[in-house]
Amino acid sequence: MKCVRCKKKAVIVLRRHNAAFCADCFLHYYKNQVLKNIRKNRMFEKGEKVLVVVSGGKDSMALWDILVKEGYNVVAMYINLGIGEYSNRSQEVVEKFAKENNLPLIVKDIKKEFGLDIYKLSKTLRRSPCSVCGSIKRYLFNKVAYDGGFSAVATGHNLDDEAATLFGNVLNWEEGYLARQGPVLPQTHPKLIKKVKPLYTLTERENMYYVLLNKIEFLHEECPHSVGARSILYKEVLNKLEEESPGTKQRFLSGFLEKGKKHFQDVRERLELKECKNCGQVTTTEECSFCRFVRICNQQ
Ligand code: Q46
Ligand code: ZN
Repeated sequence: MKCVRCKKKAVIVLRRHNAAFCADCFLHYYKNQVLKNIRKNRMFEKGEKVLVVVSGGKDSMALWDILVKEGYNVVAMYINLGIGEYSNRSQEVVEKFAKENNLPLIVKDIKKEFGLDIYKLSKTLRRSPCSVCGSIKRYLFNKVAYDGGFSAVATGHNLDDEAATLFGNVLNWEEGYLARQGPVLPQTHPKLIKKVKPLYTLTERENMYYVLLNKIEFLHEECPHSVGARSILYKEVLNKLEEESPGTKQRFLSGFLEKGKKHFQDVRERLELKECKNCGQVTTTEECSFCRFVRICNQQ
């Protein structure tokens, strides 16, 4: 098969676009998708400070690399969540990339810095490790971005992630989540920094090609807690549909963003936003869950 752009031998076939690319033209396509997503959704401008959250996986490594290459003003942040060897290995990957490319990197270690332990919290609060972990990550993304004067927090969510999340939210008719789902979570409070997903139209497979073609090291293993997650089941279902009918995921997501989302706009957050009495970050209770977690872990 030939590359649709330059007619050289193709190495990648993208069935949903009915296209095939050689390596160079694939990278050109990839870059254009990212730049288009940033501009179309007004995610951030060239000079603005952007905090890129990296986990060491292919998606966030691809995002970090492309934003740096395209001249955006990015600082990466890695959070060591204390998930055994997985966390140590992912930290190594991220630190090595930053060092080799001379890039700024903020490292947060929840155990060393705050005494937090997601397993202890999960047991005490009878919540899943992922639920505790998610709260901690969201808090730190925002806190570090706010304190550091960043305009946006960028994550490596891809098309597969977004379609699976949408699928789950539709199956359960999560109106509140549907109202907020999208490539940009705008600033709704002066202390809540905008969250953006510049890779939302690119698949896991495309991010994988990007890191392989650019010889970017990444951690191949997934977090051990992602095994058995509902989102993985949703991804499997969508992959089956995609195989039968290429473009299903993209049509599902873009159709929702263009035609479906507006029907949920009236679903406002009914909860009143306050500032945490300890740390001043935005919360719906007197004390935010992060401060509560720190208190629980440092008790006794
Ligand atoms: S890191 Fe944390 Fe994820 Fe691991 S414990 Fe769950 S939420 S699966 S993206
Ligand atoms: Zn707090």
